Amino acid sequence: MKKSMILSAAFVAAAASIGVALADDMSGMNMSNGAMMNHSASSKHNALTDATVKGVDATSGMVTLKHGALTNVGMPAMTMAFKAKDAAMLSSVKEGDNVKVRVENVNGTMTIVKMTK
Ligand SMILES: [Cu+2]
Repeated sequence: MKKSMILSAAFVAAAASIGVALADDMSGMNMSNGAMMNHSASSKHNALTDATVKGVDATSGMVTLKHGALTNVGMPAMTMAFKAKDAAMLSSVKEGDNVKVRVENVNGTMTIVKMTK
């Protein structure tokens, strides 16, 4: 009984010190992010890029876009097909539409995660 209480007390102490270490890391991370995150950087995080719809393939769930530079995925302006995150995106646009898109690399696939007209 006494031994197990000592062990559990040791465990709690160890867990507490790990918790403190993690909290220190987190606050350090937040501080450095906060220092770097000026207004333009934070708006860039969700920045939309102008694009023109060149084709919609509902069967494959792909939208071909002539897009401007996608800085968040390191892609220059070009025309290419993207996977649409939602099927609803496919029915909301047609060839020739001018749209604004947010493309992200989702598990290695360039995916349109947001598209507005
Ligand atoms: Cu591209």
